[in-house]
Order: sequence, then structure tokens, then C-alpha cells
Amino acid sequence: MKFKRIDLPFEYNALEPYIDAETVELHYEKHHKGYEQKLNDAFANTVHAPEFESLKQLMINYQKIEDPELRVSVREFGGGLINHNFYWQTLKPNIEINEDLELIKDIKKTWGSMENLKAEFKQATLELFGSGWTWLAKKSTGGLKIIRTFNQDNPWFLGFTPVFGIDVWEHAYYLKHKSNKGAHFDDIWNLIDWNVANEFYTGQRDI
Ligand code: MN3
Repeated sequence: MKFKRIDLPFEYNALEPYIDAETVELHYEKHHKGYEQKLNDAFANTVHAPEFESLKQLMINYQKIEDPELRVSVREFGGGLINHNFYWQTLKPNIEINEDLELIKDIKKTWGSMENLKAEFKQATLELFGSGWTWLAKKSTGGLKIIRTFNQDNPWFLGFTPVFGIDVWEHAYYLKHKSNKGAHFDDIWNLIDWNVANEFYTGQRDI
């Protein structure tokens, strides 16, 4: 296969009690795997599919894809593939916040405190209509912004670099929380790996 899921960087039960093992397994083995398969199928079924050096370059340039069916597949399945490749890297239990990280300093400069960021981020998540993602993202001109994207659209489409993202599709939390998005938000906030988020922010890590 041309485009690949990352290996899950932890066991299915590693995020408990915040995210249960069954949810992680379904999310990775059904949803994430489905995006991977369907994106590869779309390329295999397209005559003269364009070449891209990476999944990220595919995202940044997806609007230039001429074949309209392939363009839709890249937007939906390519978006789903890269979003989850990113998502799994940024989750980890028992993280302590290192106040010296550049990201944490810049969050405090922008929002005043981590609590303010959390409050605004939660509001943006609760107000997202339908399925999508809320992101902390870095603008191309520098600086941080909370953005929302629908379905599997993502910051790369918009010229932003994601720092971390919260999957606001019901498949991410429905087994445990039913439709209670806010309870899932409070859970997942405990799992954000600020060290990894900082690496994405500073460019030390790339997708
Ligand atoms: Mn998902």
C-alpha cells in the first residue's frame, strides 16, 4: 500500500480510564484502517493518479487534484488517514506539563493560562456542528489559534500546522459517553502529550 497508517504507539488499554480499550481498538482497527484502505483504493482505481512525495504534501495540495472523484477521496479518506496518524501521536497518559516548553510559554502569552485555553477549546468543541475536529494550530505567520474543521478536513488544508487535535466524531467517544461531548473533552484533555505537541509546534517533529 502506498499510504500507511502509523503503528499505534501504545496498547489498546493504555489510555484508560479516560478512553477505554474497546474504543481505541475500534477507532484504530476499523475507522483509521478504513481511511487507509479507501485512500489506497482510490489511487489504485484512478488512471494517471498524480504523484505526491508524502501524505502531508497530498493534503496541502489536494485542491490541485484534477480528477474530481479522486479529489473527494483525498479530502475524505486522505484527511481521515493523516488526522489519525497525527492524533495517536499526541495522546499519552500521565503527562505532566513542563512549563519551560516553548508551546506552553506561548499558550500563556496568548491565553493567559492553560485554564483559559482549555475553556475556549472546550467551547469550540461543544459548538462544533456535526462531525469534525477542533485543533490548536500554528499560523503560517506564527502564533497560535483554535480552529475547527468539518468531517476529515484539517489544518494542512488551510495552511496551518496542527499542534494537537481533538477528534469530535462520535466514534471517538460514543461507547463510553454516548452523546456527551463535554465529558469526552474533559477526559481527553488529560491525555494530551504536551511534549509531542511542542515538537509539532517547534518543527522538531513532522507528520
Ligand atoms: Mn476518528
